[in-house]
Amino acid sequence: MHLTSGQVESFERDGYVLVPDCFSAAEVELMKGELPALFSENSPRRVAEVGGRVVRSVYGSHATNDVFRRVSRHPLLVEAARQLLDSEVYIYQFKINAKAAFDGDVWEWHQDFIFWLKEDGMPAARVVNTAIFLDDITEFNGPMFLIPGSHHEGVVASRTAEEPQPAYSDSPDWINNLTAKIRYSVGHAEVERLATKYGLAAPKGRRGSVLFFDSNLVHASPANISPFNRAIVFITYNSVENVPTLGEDARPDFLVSRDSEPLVPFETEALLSSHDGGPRG
Ligand code: 6CS
Ligand code: FE
Repeated sequence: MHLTSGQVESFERDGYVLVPDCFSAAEVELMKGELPALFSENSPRRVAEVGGRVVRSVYGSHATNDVFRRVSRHPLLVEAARQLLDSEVYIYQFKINAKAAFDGDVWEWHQDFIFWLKEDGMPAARVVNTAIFLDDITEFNGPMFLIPGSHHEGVVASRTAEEPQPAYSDSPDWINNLTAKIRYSVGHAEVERLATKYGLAAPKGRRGSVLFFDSNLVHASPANISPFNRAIVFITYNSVENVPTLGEDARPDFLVSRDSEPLVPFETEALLSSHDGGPRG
């Protein structure tokens, strides 16, 4: 399944494209059925909101959970990523952001590529994000805020905060890239300049929709004070021609994958069937 030429044009112009109804209600329910176990796992893959009580994100579930292993190899996602990056791809990072009802905290204004450039040594922004909506996303439950077209400016001026939030003072350094106060955020003046120049967007959509977005798109999301969850699966596909050289002090493999072999997509129906579904071709 490929993106249409119109969808590719939107992605290139705006830095994102929302594709509705990519996953069926049954497939979304299958994915959501995996969340309680993943969110209750006591592991460094699981990052809590300040206070430690509410799950903020879990990372690397494509490597530990069979349903998300299959989702990450879904032909729509893999073939779209190949199309947008014009090369074979591999899974660079996988995360599920819970953005829990009432308690899901903010994601400050930022770009994603600068984290992979500065923390992992990624050569270029030849990498694409896919975001699978597991809940209906409305204006109330913490939708992503985007600055359409901001990706055309490459890496924009960002603030670098070195000190960890006190709540995470006993966590490893990499936690500073994953919490409500992140290491590289875009400052207010720059956000005002960009939003004045390009405008703002907050794509809303039914569960099962997929938002594809550029790694240099400036984005954020507000806290979720609504009574409705806003869980999103983010799968980041990197070009196999853009693999960072990871040193001894590289971040954990659940944040930056060590497996850069070209990804072979599974059969579409593999998501729902119990059998492995096996790679195609
Ligand atoms: O550091 C990282 O890899 C993650 N942190 C942010 C804020 N965006 C990119 C990525 O998910
Ligand atoms: Fe981000």
